[in-house]
Amino acid sequence: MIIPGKYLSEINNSSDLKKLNEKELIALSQELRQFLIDNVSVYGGHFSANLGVVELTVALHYVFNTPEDQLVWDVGHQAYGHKILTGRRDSFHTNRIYGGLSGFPKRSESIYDTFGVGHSSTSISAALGMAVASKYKNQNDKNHIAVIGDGALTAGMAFEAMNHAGVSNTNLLIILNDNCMAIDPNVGALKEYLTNITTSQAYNKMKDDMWKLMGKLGKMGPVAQSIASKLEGGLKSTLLKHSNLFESLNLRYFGPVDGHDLPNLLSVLSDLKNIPGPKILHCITTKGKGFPLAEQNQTLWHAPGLFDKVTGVIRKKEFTSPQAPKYQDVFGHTLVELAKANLKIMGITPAMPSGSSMNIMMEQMPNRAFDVGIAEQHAVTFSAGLATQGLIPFCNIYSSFMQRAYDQLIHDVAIQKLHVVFCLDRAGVAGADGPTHHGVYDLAYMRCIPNMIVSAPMDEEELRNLMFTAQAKNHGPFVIRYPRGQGVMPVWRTKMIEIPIGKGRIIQEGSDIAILSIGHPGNMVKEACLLLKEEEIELAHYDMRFVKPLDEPMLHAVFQKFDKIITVEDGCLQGGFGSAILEFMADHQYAARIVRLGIPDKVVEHGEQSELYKECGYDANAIVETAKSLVEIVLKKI
Ligand SMILES: Cc1ncc(C[n+]2csc(CCOP(=O)(O)OP(=O)(O)O)c2C)c(N)n1
Repeated sequence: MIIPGKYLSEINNSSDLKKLNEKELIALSQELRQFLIDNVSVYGGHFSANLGVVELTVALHYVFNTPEDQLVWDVGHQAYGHKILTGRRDSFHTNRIYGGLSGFPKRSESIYDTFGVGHSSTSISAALGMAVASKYKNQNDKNHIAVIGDGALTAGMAFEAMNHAGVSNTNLLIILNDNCMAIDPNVGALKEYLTNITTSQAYNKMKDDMWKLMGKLGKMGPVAQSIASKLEGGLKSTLLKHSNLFESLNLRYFGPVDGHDLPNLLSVLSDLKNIPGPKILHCITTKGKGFPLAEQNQTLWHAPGLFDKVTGVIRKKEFTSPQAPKYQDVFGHTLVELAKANLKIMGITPAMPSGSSMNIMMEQMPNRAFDVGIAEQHAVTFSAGLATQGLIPFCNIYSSFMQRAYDQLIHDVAIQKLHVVFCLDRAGVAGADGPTHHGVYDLAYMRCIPNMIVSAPMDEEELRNLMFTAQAKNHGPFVIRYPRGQGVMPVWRTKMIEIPIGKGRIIQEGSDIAILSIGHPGNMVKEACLLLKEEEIELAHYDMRFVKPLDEPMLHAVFQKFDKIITVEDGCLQGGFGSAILEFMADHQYAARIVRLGIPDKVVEHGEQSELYKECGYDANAIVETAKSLVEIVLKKI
């Protein structure tokens, strides 16, 4: 366990913080920053975003009356300091570890975690909901604060919320934590607008002076308040001349302020606390603040894994199969290879260029690959627009983030049968990020949509073949989902071949039980087959490759030969691949004993992927046990 500094060791809640003076708070911030460095270097997790909000975190908990005042962190990857100051310092070494603290705010973990997060751009809506509830309950002294990054602000949802907040007359404070970064550099016109507003010095000075005065007047009774409101009117028309986006939405705009200047933050936030109504404070921060390497390469240090805090050397992950590449890299390189040969191919990512390896195409073909910001809905409909013009968009979205764009999938792509290729990365259990990031619903939510082709490769070579197939002809919408992390094949740059749509393949012939797998878990089945050789149970293994359309001829053959069947998938059992097989069986009046392995109907928490497979009961050992008991049950019956 990491030993906290002298002040930090005394802080167990926000009341403890209020006992410190300004100097001590500055010392506490330094200790908190060091504690973060010490912990993340040894136990892993999100790094640079947390270093960037140290002063803000201390100031917010000091000035506001948390947990009564509601503090909502957007995404929540930057809330480590918040956790450490609110009772979780001594358990922080369990952050993101199986059974330990969640890497994101979580309501069941602490009263200070007002809202569960993980996906971005929800904070303003949630805080506004809380603010409207307080107003309804006449709790007019309560404050509601949303801390949102400039990256998260690019999402439509944040704008939907501001549109509502501007006419809500509630005590809502939006803290815009502007560090010019998402995971990769932030993109788009909004980013440029925020930079312009930040660098316009004369304008900012005038505005600064006026709102300082307003803050003071606001505290001084009705006459002074009326002067303040007149001043504000004047300020607003001046701001409108500069067409301040936020003021135009009826949100009082304050700042920009230096988000690392703790004394100033304390004074600004204390002033804002006394100004009623919806408002926004624009804070400029540096991602990675206080750890020079992280300040220099903010993307690498977003979540660097384990590292030496003195030398800054990042420890290489130990892979099970050292030469096998990550699926995401196979995607990235294959896309470029395909795009060189097929000029219709375009690449789209909503804010995950390095996470999805779309950055490889963005670097080599900048006019054909787009980071559209944290905007999954837009990414899907933008792809649909490209497809109407005969282009072939490869829209890469993490499986769990695709949930955001469900209507767009159906309404804008599937109904119109547009040729968009959806590559869903991080499908299946995602690991330490936990329930908000597991991509476990996609097979179920995709296979009920007409016109969709839904596929999952068992290894890297299959990923390449499916990508090749998806662009070779116009098949309409085509989904390829694959997991986080490493594949299994050291040699994967083989010549790609076209796979017939809806065609599975036989991996191993056998006579006792048929195992039908979809995607990467097929490798667990392979392992199980080896283990079962010693038990003298002969498994037949079919890699179905497609959940939609199903390989019906293959399934007829399976049901005619076997009365014991196991299905394996890295997705939810409700409505997923196994359900599709049960439907097939019922539709064709077959009878067999079927056991479905996959994710049960519960929220799967965080941990190593292997721990979660085990917990859910679909790793190689679980497959072995299931096969054995299936044989036993059937034997007993006979
Ligand atoms: C809906 C959704 N899409 C993508 C992500 C992945 N993601 C996590 S953090 C992040 C960047 C957030 O940038 P910003 O809000 O500016 O915060 P910063 O990390 O810069 O502090 C992204 C894209 C997500 N969490 N949710």
